[in-house]
Amino acid sequence: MTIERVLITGAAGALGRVLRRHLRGRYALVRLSDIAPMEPAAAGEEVIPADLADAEAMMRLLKGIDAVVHLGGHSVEGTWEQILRANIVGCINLFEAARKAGTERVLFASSNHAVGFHRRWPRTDHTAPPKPDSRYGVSKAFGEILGLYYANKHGLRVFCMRIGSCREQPVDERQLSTWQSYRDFCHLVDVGLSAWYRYEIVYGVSANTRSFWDNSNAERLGYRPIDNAEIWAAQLEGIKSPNLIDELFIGGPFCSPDFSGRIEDIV
Ligand code: NAI
Ligand code: 15L
Repeated sequence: MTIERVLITGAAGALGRVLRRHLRGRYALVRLSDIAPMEPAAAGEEVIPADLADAEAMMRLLKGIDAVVHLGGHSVEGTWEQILRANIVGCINLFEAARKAGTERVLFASSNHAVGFHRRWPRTDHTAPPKPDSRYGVSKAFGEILGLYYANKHGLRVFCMRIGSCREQPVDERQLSTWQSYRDFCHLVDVGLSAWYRYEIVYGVSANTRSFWDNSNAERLGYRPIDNAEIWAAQLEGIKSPNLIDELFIGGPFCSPDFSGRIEDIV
């Protein structure tokens, strides 16, 4: 199928706004959706406010869509109620609507927090099983496994991007490993919209010298990141969390809040 009509959920958010600028004019239609206010539609765009937790609104939203970049949801740690509504129910509604609409691909914004309780070293790769560090991380692991079900059972193409820290520039020592530049993020989305696959897990990370991940699966599919957080190393070395647990594990500051176990018991 030629991808002509693309939907971005979470279009009002930080990555949604970056991706909107990048995709403008590259597809016959870019449909944008969020519950938060969005800029008015430009040529080739449609702006449709919708709540991910509203199953019927999702059915209407996915109509005629070839590929969706699913960025919408609660993007940090939250209460179970918040996570359940936006990320669990929201994800189910999104995938189910995509299936019913005959959408070919879902690019899912997963997170490093789905695997946040893996130790930083030695490096892990896309085969690392979920090891969530937070309720938020649990919801991202759920989204990945939900995507696997829709890929196997219903033939959707599903591209799970375990994004590290995607922002203008890294802000601490951990992000020298986890940072993804906006242009590398947009390039990874381009790969997800064009490569040939059924179900893949890749890391959303730049070509960082200290990356926690072997991202050869993304490279195999055509990902060629150009940025490297190392240019900020002198400024950021030593900016660390005071918690040992945050510094041992991939998820950093998502690991310690609410933690009441013993580090040596983490399996
Ligand atoms: P963001 O918080 O700026 O954007 C998320 C958007 O989702 C917001 O505009 C929000 O209004 C919308 N949203 C929340 N609940 C909704 C609902 N019930 N219905 C419809 N829309 C809803 O987050 P950001 O940074 O743009 O991230 C985008 C995606 O990438 C998120 O799913 C996040 O979990 C994921 N991600 C981002 C990383 C980063 O470093 N920016 C790292 C790892 C994952
Ligand atoms: C995420 O999943 C969050 O959405 C983002 O706000 C950052 O905190 C990022 O992970 C990170 O781990 O740095």
